[in-house]
Amino acid sequence: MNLVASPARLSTASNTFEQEFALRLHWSAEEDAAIEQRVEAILADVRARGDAALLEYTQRFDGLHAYGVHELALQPDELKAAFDGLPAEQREALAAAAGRIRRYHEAQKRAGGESWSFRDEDGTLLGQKVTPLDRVGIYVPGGKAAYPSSVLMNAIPAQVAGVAEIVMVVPTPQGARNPLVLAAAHVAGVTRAYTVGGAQAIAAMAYGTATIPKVDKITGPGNAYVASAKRRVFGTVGIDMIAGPSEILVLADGSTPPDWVAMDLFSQAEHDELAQSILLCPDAAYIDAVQQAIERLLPEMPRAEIIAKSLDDRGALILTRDMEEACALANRIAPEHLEVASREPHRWEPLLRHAGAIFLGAWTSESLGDYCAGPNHVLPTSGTARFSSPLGVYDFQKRTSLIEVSEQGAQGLGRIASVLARGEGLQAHARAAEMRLRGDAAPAA
Ligand code: HSO
Ligand code: ZN
Repeated sequence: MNLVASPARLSTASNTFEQEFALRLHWSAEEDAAIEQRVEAILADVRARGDAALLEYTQRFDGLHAYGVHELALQPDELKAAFDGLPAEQREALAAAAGRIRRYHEAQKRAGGESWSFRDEDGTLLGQKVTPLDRVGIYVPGGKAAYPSSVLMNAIPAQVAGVAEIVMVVPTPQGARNPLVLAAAHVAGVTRAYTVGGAQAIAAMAYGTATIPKVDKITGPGNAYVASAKRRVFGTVGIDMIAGPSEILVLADGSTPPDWVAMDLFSQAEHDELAQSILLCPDAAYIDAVQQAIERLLPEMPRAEIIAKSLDDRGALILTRDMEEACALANRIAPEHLEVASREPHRWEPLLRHAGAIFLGAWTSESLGDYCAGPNHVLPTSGTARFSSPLGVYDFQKRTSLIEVSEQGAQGLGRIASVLARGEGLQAHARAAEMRLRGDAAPAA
């Protein structure tokens, strides 16, 4: 077994830095044509044949046989039973995490998710009404990426937003249910769940079948088939984002124990061979110390092979000229997770703009954010933090504009609209506005 990991050592002072940096950062968003074709066929089939197709694919891909999709449904009492069956320690941890995640998202709702309106000088009321989506579907991956914490992170903001129905799908190969996932669904307020997965489950939720209701939006991570299916049903339903492999960038000034930083780099590398862990630091001796910590700690890790591959292929320890340059580089990378392992995190935070989540100070291990700090762990990856945000309450709400024009308001607005409508050659628009003008203000024409 290969138990050495050699993340690239780069220095911003080197002539070849830009080249090496570009090579490391490169990620491919290209889609696999074979996957695309298969997904297309599955979507069309489930759309046409509904439950029957869903049952066939579930049998074929998950080895799970059923005579009807209702047999694959999990009722709220079954989710509760899963929760009740857990050891007390796990029940308490799930409940504590859920409580903190709920509190954070409630604050988020108060801060930006409420309706508002104002009246202008003419008595015209203008506003925005915020309403929850009626029904959302949450995809939970099976197998090695079956994370109960992701159930909490997807379902709780939906519940806080006020979504009435939260449907969860989770592939369950050979019918082996994951009790922690079901328990998390109970804690997070999932309304109903089905043990189906893959592109066929996305299709069922997007188009609806006799048994599975059509949802308004689908969120949650999945493999390449699920990601491709989500892309394709976008427009029919809303989707959250297409999440790439996990990423962590640690910005260090040398004051955090190197073992802590090494373990934080491992924590995202252990998710996936394609995950990316990067250290930026102006202190060469500290980078050496982290490298030594990596070598020493790696053999202890059960997922050492995944970690080593991730660090070898995509990891980097980068020496910068100073912390300012490190911050600028962090913004260029726009990582999913950005740890500021510094004695003065608040000195650097104002310089940091592009990241899914920023973790301030040596005590703030990224892993606390993955589970229980409160903010969402569904975050933009692959540099998309430049233009997108963590999953949140706002993803489960929509806004509707409200307009109530007063008689007085109709006079001023009517004249403006009339001129613009005639400029566009749209008579009916113009006359609808003009009919409301009082005699004295009506145009001659
Ligand atoms: N770090 C992952 C989330 C996760 N970590 C779930 C542990 N469990 C998202 O980037
Ligand atoms: Zn994680």
